[in-house]
Amino acid sequence: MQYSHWLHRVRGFRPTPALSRKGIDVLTRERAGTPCRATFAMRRRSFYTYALTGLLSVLWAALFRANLSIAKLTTEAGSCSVVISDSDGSTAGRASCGAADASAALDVEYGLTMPRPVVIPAGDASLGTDEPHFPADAEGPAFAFSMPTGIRIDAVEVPNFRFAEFVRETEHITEAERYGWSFVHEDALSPAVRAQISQSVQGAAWWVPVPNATWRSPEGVGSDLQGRAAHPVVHVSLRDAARFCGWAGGRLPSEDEWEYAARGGKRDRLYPWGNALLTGSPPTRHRANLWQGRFPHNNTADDGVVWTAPVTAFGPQNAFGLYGMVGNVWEWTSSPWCGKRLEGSPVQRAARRAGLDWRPSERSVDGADCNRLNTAARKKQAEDVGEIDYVKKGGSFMCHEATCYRYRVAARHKNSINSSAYNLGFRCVYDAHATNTITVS
Ligand SMILES: [Ca+2]
Repeated sequence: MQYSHWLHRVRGFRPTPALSRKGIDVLTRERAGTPCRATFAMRRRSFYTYALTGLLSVLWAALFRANLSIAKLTTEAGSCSVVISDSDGSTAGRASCGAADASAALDVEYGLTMPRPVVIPAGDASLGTDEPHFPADAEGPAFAFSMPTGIRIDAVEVPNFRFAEFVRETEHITEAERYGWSFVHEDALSPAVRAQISQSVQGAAWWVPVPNATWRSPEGVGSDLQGRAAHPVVHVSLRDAARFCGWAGGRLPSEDEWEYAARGGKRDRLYPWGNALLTGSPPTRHRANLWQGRFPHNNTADDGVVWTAPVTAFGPQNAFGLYGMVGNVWEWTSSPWCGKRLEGSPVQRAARRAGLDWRPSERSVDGADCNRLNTAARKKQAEDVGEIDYVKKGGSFMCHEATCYRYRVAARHKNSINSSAYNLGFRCVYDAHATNTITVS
């Protein structure tokens, strides 16, 4: 009996590929021999093996995972049951088949210490800014925003091992894989790959289209995810990102939701943690993976990282416990780019007050760039040919103050819906009321 079949019989639990197959290649390579033992043991049929595996999982989690606690372990005829909840115990004892369950299962299986999605409370905030650095980006004006209900948001950018999980289960093919190329900073390429490329982006010559640059091979032929299981997935389009979030039981955040989360309850601050880029006394602590030196060809990496960093690097950036909101990779949002901020409009505020789940649509679009999308059919037509841009937030490891001072919470930029790049990833949001527990029975 396969472990996955066994799981199927218990409360309709949706098995993850990690449970039904031999795990993820990148993880297996990176972590062979240590946390994967539990995975392999669980495939055996013996009741005692199940029970032992459960106990090992408990011990392992207790020893190495500060942010999870085991709320319950039971063994019954032929099975063991492990219930895991947040360390505060608030969700202990609940079980469902939701997205958080899948990610938690991965954590247990592979031992990557990933912070759990966190609840962002309802509240008020001032979004945007009255002191825009890039007025053409419509960073301003500032506007009052209310979050009527709490939501959960990924504490970290979606890492490669999670995306690998999604691909294994869905056989999703990313748009970069379909097109056969994606954009990479030329300095990240091997000499062999770079020698084959003659094109670049006008006005941004460091961006070069690289054949076979995909999430699996971020620098094209000869590159892989070795050592990067916990780095953010890149070379994903908005559609790829939205598909992932749907699979995970959530959706992409709107721009307002993202910025509300990034601000972490602070008002009128440049960054999630405050107004000073470096903190500490003396101020030497880097809080985000950015670019130091001279862009685009001299990265001194004073922050210790040249390209992507693990999604938990640099620690939480704000009081909500969110990592990497600014820096590392840009993050897609579900908000169309319309030349001005759609959200914060009277329509949205009224909807929020009414407790509606409001997101931008052609009915409320008032920006010049979006007026042409005033019917659903036109919007779909534009999306199909990649003619609609969506907002991305947070800046990336390629952002330098002199050229891309967009790692501020109010800053924003855009990409076309079908584009992908070496410095663009995402995170998801979920219904705050969804369970945060996992049951492996
Ligand atoms: Ca850096």
